[in-house]
Amino acid sequence: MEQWVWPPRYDETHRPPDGQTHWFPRRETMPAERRDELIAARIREVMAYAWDNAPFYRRKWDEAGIHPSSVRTLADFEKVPVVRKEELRADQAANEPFGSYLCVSPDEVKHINGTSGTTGRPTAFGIGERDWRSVANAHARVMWAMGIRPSDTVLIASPLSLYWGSWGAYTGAERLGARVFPFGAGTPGQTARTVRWMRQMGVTVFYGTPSYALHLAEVAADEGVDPASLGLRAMFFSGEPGASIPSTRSRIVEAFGAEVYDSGSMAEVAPWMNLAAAADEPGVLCWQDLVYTEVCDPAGHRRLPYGAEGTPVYTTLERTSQPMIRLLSGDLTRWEAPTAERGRTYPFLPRGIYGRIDDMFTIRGENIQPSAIDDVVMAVPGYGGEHRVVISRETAMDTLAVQVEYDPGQPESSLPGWAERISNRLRTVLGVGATVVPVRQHTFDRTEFKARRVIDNRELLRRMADEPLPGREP
Ligand code: 8LH
Repeated sequence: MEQWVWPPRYDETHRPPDGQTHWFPRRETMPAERRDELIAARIREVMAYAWDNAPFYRRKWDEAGIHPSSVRTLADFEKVPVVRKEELRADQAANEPFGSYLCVSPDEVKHINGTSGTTGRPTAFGIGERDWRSVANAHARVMWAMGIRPSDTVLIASPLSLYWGSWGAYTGAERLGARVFPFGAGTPGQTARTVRWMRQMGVTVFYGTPSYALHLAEVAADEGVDPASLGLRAMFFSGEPGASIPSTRSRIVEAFGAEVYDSGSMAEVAPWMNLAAAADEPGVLCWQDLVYTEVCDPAGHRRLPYGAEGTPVYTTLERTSQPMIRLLSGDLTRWEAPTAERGRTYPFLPRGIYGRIDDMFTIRGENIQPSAIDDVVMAVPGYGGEHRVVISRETAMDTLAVQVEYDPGQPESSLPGWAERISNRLRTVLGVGATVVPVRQHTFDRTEFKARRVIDNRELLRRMADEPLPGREP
């Protein structure tokens, strides 16, 4: 029943008794060192499989002088070159439609998902039936740890389109035996309907992005419904920072009165719930026997010691259709050593994933993560629900301005003092000052999906400088 074999095979009838906290007690609680030995052995199998079936990996490792048989330990594995998302994109363009890292025959692909393609050519995920089942079983197991049970009704409140997030939550909830309500998100007027349907269907668990949950709370209030009266027991999130960011998290808890669980890594590595909380607390565990996570130095891609900050690099241990072997995320996190305290012997990311390296910007020598700004402004009493971060360049110096919506309950005369308090708080936390501009509530659009709050005017200025003026030779 609790087998861990390659290729993966699951007993589809397994489900622990309701009172049991672990789906697979042995896999989840074994000494981390013992698990690492098993992972090293599994990696050898996964690499041998990819070598035999994926020209993409064979070529890449050949060039690096690596053969799967030379990777005996996790220390050897650190030397395997990372895979970048651009490489996957280029390989798919050259080997339509699924790339030369598809390890099953195209006929065996039973589900297609993909990236949204907002940055360049979209990438297709070709998922074989075996992988679909592994993801379902893995997600059911992780959702079980969040306390979700067959008696729950799980609302999938994110787009039911190419996005793996929605389908991953869907298939996990279904495997767990819960009632799944795939309402989706993103069509006009849908949020108000979501509120009504949630009440009618007695939804007990919510899945979506943190930004969308906050938007839903606003819309519910506009409809005269207290979000706390919707009866949600648990909410699990993925897709963007928020559920492990203290002030975003408290706003969600205050609005809905539910338990909050963070989860999620990348669509490419699905089961993307490989990073997930198993208790109502900020932070996520790295469920290493599903996807092996290494927090690495962003330049050399070597594993960093526990306690360090770096970028996650992922290796799927159960994927047979498009295995990902050392996929570079470009995200940022800090990790801690496994302890038995959290009931599972997995490494822990106490602040979850708090941003992307690419989204970090530097103002007067200080590196700033947009999520650090979110954390400050969302904690301020009188915050009106949205904000934007504007980076500009005046002379040779970059400047930071934050436009913050204020709650209409605030008298206008108090706004200058309010803005100054936020500005001081930002200076304390970020190390640099910011101009805070109060703006009316609902100045900014809300999102049903992942929020983008940074407006980089320097980019605009750079692009304008590069563009030829009419009548002028480029
Ligand atoms: C996160 C988180 C998180 C993802 N905290 N940042 O939803 C999970 C998967 C399916 C997903 O969002 O995949 P996608 O669309 O490929 O985006 C991956 C990126 O999203 C990832 O690199 C992170 O930057 C971000 N992300 N879950 C913070 N819990």
